[in-house]
Amino acid sequence: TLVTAGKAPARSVRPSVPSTGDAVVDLREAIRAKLAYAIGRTPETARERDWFAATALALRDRIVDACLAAEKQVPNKRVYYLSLEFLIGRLLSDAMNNLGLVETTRKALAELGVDLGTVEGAEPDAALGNGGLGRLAACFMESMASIGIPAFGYGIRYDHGLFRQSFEDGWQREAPETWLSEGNPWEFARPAATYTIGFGGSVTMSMVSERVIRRTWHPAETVRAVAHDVPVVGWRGKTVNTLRLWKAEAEAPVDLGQFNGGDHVGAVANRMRAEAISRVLYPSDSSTAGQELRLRQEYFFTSASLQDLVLRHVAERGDVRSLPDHAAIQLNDTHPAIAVPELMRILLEDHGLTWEDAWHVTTNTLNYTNHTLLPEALETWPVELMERLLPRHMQIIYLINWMHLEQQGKSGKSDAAHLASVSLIDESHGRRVRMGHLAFHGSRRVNGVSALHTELMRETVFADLHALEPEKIVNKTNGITFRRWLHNANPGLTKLAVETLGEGVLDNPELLKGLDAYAADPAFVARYAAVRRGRKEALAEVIYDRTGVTVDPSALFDVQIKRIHEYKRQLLNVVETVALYQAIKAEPHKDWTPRVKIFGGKAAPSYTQAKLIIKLAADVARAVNDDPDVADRLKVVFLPNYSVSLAEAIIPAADLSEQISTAGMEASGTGNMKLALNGALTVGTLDGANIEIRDHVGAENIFIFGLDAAGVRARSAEPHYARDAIWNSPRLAAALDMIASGRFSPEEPNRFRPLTDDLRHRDQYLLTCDFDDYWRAQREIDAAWNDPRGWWKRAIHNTARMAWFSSDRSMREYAEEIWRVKTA
Ligand code: HBZ
Repeated sequence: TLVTAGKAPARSVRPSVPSTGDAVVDLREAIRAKLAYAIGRTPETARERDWFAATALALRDRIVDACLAAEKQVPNKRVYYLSLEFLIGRLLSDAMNNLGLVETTRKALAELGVDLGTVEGAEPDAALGNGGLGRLAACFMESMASIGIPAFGYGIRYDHGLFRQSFEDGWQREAPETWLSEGNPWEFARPAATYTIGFGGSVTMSMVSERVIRRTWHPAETVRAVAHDVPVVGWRGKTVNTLRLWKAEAEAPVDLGQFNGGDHVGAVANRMRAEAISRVLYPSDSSTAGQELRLRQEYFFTSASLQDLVLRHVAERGDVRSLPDHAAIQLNDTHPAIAVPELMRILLEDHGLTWEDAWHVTTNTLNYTNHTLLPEALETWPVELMERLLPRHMQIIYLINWMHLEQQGKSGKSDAAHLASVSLIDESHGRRVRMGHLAFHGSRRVNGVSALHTELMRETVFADLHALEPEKIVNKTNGITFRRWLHNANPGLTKLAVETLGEGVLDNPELLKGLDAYAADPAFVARYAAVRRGRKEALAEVIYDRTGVTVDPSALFDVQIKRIHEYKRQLLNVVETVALYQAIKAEPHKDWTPRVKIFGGKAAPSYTQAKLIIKLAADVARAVNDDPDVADRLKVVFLPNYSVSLAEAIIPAADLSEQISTAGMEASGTGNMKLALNGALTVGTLDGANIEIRDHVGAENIFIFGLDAAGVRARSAEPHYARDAIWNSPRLAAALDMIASGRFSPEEPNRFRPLTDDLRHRDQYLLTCDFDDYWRAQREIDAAWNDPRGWWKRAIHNTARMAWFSSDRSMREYAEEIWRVKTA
């Protein structure tokens, strides 16, 4: 069977298990051989990490066979997904499951005396992303391979992924992440696929004929981009695609002249500068670093990827002009937006196309996905920096913009305000290139990631550009891969679904709908509840191991896991926790619904306010968890170092999913989908994909509260809305007073004043306006939890009705409406 019965405990099994079939024997011997000849260890001396590497290498061989077969075929059209981030996590269970080799591997390892769960746990997460945007790219790669879309992902092979988070007295500390320290058994280094990337220098002009001037870029500095390929195997091993990650290398490892002259450090300085490009992932998910190194990263991977795919196209088809027929390029946010002038430059300079032809090819090949409308996250680059680092690209951008604005004039729309709003250059605070406008203008299709977000794109940031090309913006609501987020993360629930609905549910998630009929079936409900209970017990152990806090698995597990950001409003959850704490203290003998509030998430290292919110959660946790009046009715835990693999442990154990962003600010959310699919009920605002989740699961199976996007817009315009909201809510006022008084930080009474002062005087995210309705929803949830039959019915309806949120559906929509590529 393709379904695992649940992860075995982390202990060693005696090597006396008899072999049960040739596949097991073959894999066992392959693993043993890898251990000896690739790792150089015996079963006696191998560490867990060595067993992992040997197992991964043995499985990789199986993938390679399919890979080599795929390489021989030239598909009619390929998708190229350009993303500065791929938040992959672990790959072993993904590979085993998609190859149908979970049980074979488990037995093969058991015969070697090794437990599969232990081996899986030894794989480091590939954390080459910050959050939703990077994880979406990883889900999309898996789905494209699973539904047979020929695709390459292109990104950067960071030496150090997202930082490791720990807590020191409740404060976030960051340490470098080191996933490559023992190598990466999944990747193939491809030195043959190396490209030269230029920076700086000058542009010369030469007359080709009386009417044609050729401009040529002479970079001052060059860096090499070396391909490293990770195979992406689809469901049932049908298609294998490639994730190609670029590593930066210097043209020369050492300057021998300098070295011989005695300057041993200076001799490698150039190498350090080149390699810095792929050294570390920028750790912010919501604001731009604005640093030169970041722009170098963006151009580095975009240029390497475009050179690679144009070379492939010309080798296969002969003529670069047919690129739009055989390639669709997706820009994941504006990070690769420099693709617009870079593709133009390649077509003009390397292939001699006319401007018109080059523009036609570019604007029929590129597409752009927007992931945020928050002003601080919209990328702009100073013209001065672009001119210095990418002088040829800046010229091309000027020319694109000149033609774009000329066109406005011809259409009679030449008033200054209109031109300023659609221009690719923002002249209002220094001159800056608007990367969103550049990507929009250079693309065939532009998409948002949920229905609401796409509508807001049309109405706000891109309103004027949208009016010029009303067909360009389309919606593509996000999705998640069910192989990872249901089948692998929750084998118990998957097994129950298969036993109830048949194996077909693994191939067609729409069949999950069949579970609706069992939502009130006592036998089914008991099994569904037992699966959850098992995962809650396992999570309780993780919580104890990592925080020292004991939690009761029969309490309601209330989960908020995501990057820490003011707009996501973890602070609303913490303030409600304080209010609940006060209520319990006031009436200690009331029958409060036992709850465990579980937080996970990283704050960008420079985001002071977000780090203070973490510290507040930690200080509130300490007070609440230690208070004998509260006992087991309320516990608060902040799990350190939230990651993809930790998410896989938390999500199947969650009863309640907190999706409480200020309406209009969360583009989509994808954690909301993972949690609802696994049967957690959502408490949420009418924001992002929450709205579509409500439409699918039914309004009676979700807890909605607060202002909607229009309400937020209206209330923001009112003066003193925060002061008025606090004045009208004694409960909120008391909670804020308690925090401001230093009750949770007696050693530093004013510690949290930056948070409470902000709420009282500014409250940009309208926490105060939504507080009372949030409290109401939470008490409704308490009551619902006390009716287990009603609760499980709602949970089962959630699992049954989330099929539409599969990233297979998202990818089919992109394939049909954006890429015009066939699925297998
Ligand atoms: O993209 C997220 C959105 O916040 C979320 O609502 C959506 O579901 C998800 C997928 O569409 N955006 C991000 O995760 N953004 C980043 O990680 C980011 C990274 C670097 C930046 C800016 C944003 O410079």
